Amino acid sequence: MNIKQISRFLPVLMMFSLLPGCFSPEENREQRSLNIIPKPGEMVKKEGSFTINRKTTIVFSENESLLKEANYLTDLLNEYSGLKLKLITDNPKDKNTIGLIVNSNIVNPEGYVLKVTENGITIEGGSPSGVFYGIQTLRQLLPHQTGKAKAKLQVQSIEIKDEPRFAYRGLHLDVGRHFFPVEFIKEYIDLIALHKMNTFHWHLTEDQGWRIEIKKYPELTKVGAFRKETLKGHWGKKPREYDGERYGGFYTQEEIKEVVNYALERNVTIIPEIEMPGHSLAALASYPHLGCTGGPYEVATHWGVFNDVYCAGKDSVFIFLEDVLDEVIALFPGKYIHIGGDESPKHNWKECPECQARIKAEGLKDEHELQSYFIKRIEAYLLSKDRYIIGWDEILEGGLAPEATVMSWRGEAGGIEAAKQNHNVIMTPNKYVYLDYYQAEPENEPLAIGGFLTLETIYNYEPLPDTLNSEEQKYILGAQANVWTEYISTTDYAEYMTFPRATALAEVLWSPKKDRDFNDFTKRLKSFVYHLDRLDVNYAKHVFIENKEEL
Ligand code: TNX
Repeated sequence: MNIKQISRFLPVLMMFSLLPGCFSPEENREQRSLNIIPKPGEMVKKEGSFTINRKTTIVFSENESLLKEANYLTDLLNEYSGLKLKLITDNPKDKNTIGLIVNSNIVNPEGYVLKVTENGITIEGGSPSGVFYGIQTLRQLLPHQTGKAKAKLQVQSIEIKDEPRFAYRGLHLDVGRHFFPVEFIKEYIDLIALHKMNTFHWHLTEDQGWRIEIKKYPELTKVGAFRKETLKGHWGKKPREYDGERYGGFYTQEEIKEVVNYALERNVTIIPEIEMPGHSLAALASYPHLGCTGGPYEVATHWGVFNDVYCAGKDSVFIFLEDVLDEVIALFPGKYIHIGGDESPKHNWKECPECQARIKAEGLKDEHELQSYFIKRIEAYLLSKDRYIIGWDEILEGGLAPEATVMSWRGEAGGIEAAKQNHNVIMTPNKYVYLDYYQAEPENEPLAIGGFLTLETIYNYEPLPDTLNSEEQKYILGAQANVWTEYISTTDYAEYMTFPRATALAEVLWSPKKDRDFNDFTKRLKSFVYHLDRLDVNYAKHVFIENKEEL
C-alpha cells in the first residue's frame, strides 16, 4: 500500500476538522505564539506586542561575524511575509529593529535569549549558533498565514531564555539503499535546522549502492552506484521477486560541496559515513581485488547482511580506503567521519590466507580482534589528519579504537559499556529511534522493515541511562534518529516515516527533562506542523486522529 492509498484511509471529514494548520479563526496569535517546539527552557509572556514592518531593520554587529545569521533571517522573513528587510551593522538595540548579538555571558554556545518588546526584538546568543536558534524560535512566534492574505507580522511580547540539553542532536539518512536527490537533502537539512538539531549523518555507502564521487576511483560511481534491479516486497518473503529495473545515482563532489555549504549556513554539521569493513559490496563490485576472494561481485539487489566484506589482510585495501578518506576529508569540514563497523561477518576472513597471515603477524586472538585492528588502523590514519571516528557499537568487539565515539544501535548496552570505558557515545537504540520501524498498526501502513515505534515511545525516550553515574553520563553526547531506507523508496515516504517522530526526538534532546509531557507536546505539535506544511512535508498524521478527543 502506498502513501496515497493510506491517505484515503483517513476519514476525510476528520482530517478537515482536526488537521493542524486548520485553527479556528478565533484561535489567536497569542495562544499560537507559545506553541514552540522544542519547548524553551524559560519563557515569560509580557504585555503588548511588536509588529515587524517594512521599515524594521535587521541590525547586527559586523565584528561578531553574524552576517550568515542576519542573511538567513532576512531570507526567512521574506519567505514568510514577503517583506525584504534592510540589513545594517549598527546599534542592535535601536527602535524598530531586530538586533542580533553575540553575548559572551551566555555560557552555552548554542544558548540564546530572545526578547520581544513594543520597541523591537533582540536575539542574543552564546555564539552565532545560539543566535541561529533564537531565530528559529522567532520563526515559531510569527503569526500563521491563512489563505492568500498575508497576516501582519505581529509578535507577542515575550522573554525567552533557552539552551539545549544535549550537544549532539542528530538525524540520519541512508541514501545507499535508495538514492535521494540533492534538493531533498537540502530540504532535510532545513528540517533539521527547524528542529534545532545540529547534525546530519549522511550514510553514503552501502552494499546496494556507492553514492559519493571519488575522483581517484571512478568505478565506484560507474559500477558501484547502480544495481541491476531491486527486490520487490519484504525481504522475508520467499520466493524473492525482483523488479528488473536498473536503479542508482550518486552525488558529484560539486553537489556535495553545495550541500555542505547549505548545511553550514543552517548550523548543521554533516557526518559522512563510509562503511567498512562490511556493507561494502558496491565497492567490491567496482574493485574486486578489495575482497578476500577477488570476486566477481555484484552490487546487491536485496537487503540484509552479506559475507563479502573488505579483506583485512591486504595492504591495498588500506591504501584504497585512505585515498577515499582523503577525498572525503577534503569535502567535509566537520571533525567526525563515521566508518561504520556494523554487521561485518567474519566468515571470509576465517578462510582467507591473507587475513590469517595478518592475525598471526599482528599477534591477534581472532577475527574480532582483526576487525579491531582494521578500525584502529583507519582511526590512526584519520587522527593523523585531525579527524575522529564514529563507529556502530560492533566496534567494541575485539577492543575499542583509542579515540572512537560509539553509536549504540543494538539497544543501549554498547553505549553504556563505551561510556564506562570513558568513550563518547551517541545513543541510537533501534527500539526507540529507528524511524524505518512501523509507527502504527502494520496492516494500515505502507510496507516497512518491521518493528514498532510510536510517536509517544520516541517522545518518552531518555538518552541518559540511569545505570550510569553522573560522571559516566557525561560521555553521552546526545542521540540521533536513524532513517534506513530498504523499504523507503520515495521522498514522500521518507518524510512520512521521519516526521513528526523526529520532532519528538528534537524535544527530547533540546528541552529540560522536567518539562517533558506528551499531551502538551501534541497540542504544540498541532501548531508546529504549520511550518512543515509550508515546506510541503508529507508528515504522518496519526497523532491528530488518535488524540481527537483532546483537540
Ligand atoms: C541495521 S543500524 C543496520 C542497517 C539496517 C537497519 C535496518 C546498523 C548499524 N545496521 O544496515 O538498514 O538495521 O533497521
